[in-house]
Amino acid sequence: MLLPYLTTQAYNDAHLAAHQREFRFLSESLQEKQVDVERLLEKLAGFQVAIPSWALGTGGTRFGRFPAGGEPRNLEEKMHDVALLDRIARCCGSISLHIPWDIPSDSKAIRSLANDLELRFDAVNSNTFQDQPGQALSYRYGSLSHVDGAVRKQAIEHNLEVVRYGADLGTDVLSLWLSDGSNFPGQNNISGALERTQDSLAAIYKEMPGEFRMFIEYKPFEPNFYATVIPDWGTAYLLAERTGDRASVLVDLGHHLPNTNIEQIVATVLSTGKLGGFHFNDSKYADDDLTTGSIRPYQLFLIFHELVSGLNKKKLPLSSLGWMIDASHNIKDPLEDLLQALEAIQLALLQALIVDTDALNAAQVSNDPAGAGEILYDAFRRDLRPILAEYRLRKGGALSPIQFFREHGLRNELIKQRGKKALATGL
Ligand SMILES: [Mn+2]
Repeated sequence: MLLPYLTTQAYNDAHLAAHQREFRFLSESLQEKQVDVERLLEKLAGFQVAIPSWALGTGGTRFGRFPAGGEPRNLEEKMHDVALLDRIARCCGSISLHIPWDIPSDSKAIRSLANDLELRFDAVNSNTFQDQPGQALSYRYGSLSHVDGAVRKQAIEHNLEVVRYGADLGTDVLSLWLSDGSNFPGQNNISGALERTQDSLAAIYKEMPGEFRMFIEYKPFEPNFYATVIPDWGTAYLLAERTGDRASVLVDLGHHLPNTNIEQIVATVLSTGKLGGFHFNDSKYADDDLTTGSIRPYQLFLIFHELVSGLNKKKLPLSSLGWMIDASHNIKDPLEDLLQALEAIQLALLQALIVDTDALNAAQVSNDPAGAGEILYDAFRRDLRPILAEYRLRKGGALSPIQFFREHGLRNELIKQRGKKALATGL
């Protein structure tokens, strides 16, 4: 375990003077714009992003897999890595489990470890897109939408098992993504598959404990390439609406066709009260699962702008939505990747929080597109990283997470403990 010995104090002390100069300069220029920096720091404290258990190791494609070395070999080591990230970044104190990749077989011991690591459990994710060893019936032709009631029943049971694991660990969200669909025209009765899915969701919902919520995630294609049963936000919304009050839509940034206006989707679903949660990643082509903010940072800012204004309108806190990273790729150090993603997400939030909303409203009602653009650019083009550094400093994290991770040789430490060939379970 690296954690008990890990301290950021000496590192921060060495970089403190430079940080203070930058923070003072930024604070003064923001104050001139009537931005309350202390309020921004409070907002950051109320914004936590969950880390999925499958993002802690390198992912593979069908062409190969190149482990980073020192990857977590079991759930306990995954929890340790999330706690390590949170110790550095102070914004990710929860882990989201994927069942059956990470079954908490001894939930008491896992709860106790979480307590020691100051970690919480976020949404639990079911998996009916793969067959597991020993599974009676196959999901080859679907799960909750399958034409055979016995397969649907097995998939419903699996989801309820996931809910039970989650309840044992103190979470109250079931996150559900279905790969169900068809590869060829005529293979499925399209409306029949949707109706069967609706019935299966209702069966799960009926059996969930009263406080449990259900997030329904959509995705346009892959692994099915003709018709996915839940391809878009409209279908997810329809299913959530028909399933019940505690069912809502989950937006995964990579689950859209190229150039889809995601901020418009977010604004629309949020206004209906049916936006449940978020999966952060970035993409150039499709579901690329690249580091959040690495391809389209302006889009990420615009999405946060809609989120912040939509939540403000409803007087809801940021914590009323579920925030999670959902990424996995081949070549970056997975922990460095997550640190980069967290920084990009927090930066987009900060940029959205400094938008001059009164001026923007005025530009909108006077039909002034250039003026409105200036207001957004002014927020987006400002380097707000010193505020993030200040937040981490006050919370005992590292002024610069990646630099700290590297200077302390944390990957090498993990390799020493777990071996060069350690392979994360899951993807
Ligand atoms: Mn996702």
